[in-house]
Amino acid sequence: MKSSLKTAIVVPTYNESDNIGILAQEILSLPVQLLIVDDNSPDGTGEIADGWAGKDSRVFVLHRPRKMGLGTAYIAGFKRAPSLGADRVITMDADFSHHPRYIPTLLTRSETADLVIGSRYVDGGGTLNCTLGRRVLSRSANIFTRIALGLRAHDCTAGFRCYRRVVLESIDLDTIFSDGYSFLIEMLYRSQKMRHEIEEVPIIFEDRRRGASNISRGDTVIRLSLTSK
Ligand SMILES: Nc1nc2c(ncn2[C@@H]2O[C@H](COP(=O)(O)OP(=O)(O)O)[C@@H](O)[C@H]2O)c(=O)[nH]1
Ligand SMILES: [Mg+2]
Repeated sequence: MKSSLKTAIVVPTYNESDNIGILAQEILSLPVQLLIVDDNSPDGTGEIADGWAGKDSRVFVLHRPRKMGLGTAYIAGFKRAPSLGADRVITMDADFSHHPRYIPTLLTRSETADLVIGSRYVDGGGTLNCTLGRRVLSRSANIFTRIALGLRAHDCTAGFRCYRRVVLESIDLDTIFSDGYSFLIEMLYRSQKMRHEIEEVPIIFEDRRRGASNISRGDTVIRLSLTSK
């Protein structure tokens, strides 16, 4: 479906030199802009990203001085996206856990929904190659979060999302206090509270192909203080 909406895809990176080139190639086959937020990755991801920006005018790179966390990387992307004229922003990991083949579905559904979540926990969704420990942790964190915060979505910690601009404008990004997975929960919580229309589309989440996970164990702790907001 041809859309008049402009899309920016925000990809935070830390040591993704094995993945970023292939991912950029796949993303750029679509009519979108790509915004990479790199935290001075020691493996040279930032330079590879600059290389892509040099050969395709739809690629932009935000360089941050050091590893500052996934939540603030998303926020930096959200703040930059309007200057690219983006009407909607997709967020996704660089490691192919979030496969670019789902982007067209996210885009189609975002024609009518304000926030579309690529979800593991709706019919047709699932995980591949994830360890039992990771699956149990993710599943129980999601069940707990849904109940504790009254969230209607089934995959509350999914990072593969499409936000319409109106959602990002309705949330004061400077007051988001959490990082990592809790950042994703907080964004969802605030979106629901603002009565935005939230939809989930099924995705199969595959564990990263190359490189190591950057998420710390501390990130898996759900901050209950969210409920007092
Ligand atoms: N800019 C930036 N990106 C990060 C940081 N931590 C993780 N990432 C990126 O965020 C995405 C998700 O991280 P990942 O390590 O795959 O987490 P996991 O999927 O939960 O194991 C990947 O694209 C990472 O490269 C960070 O501190 N800064
Ligand atoms: Mg990952």
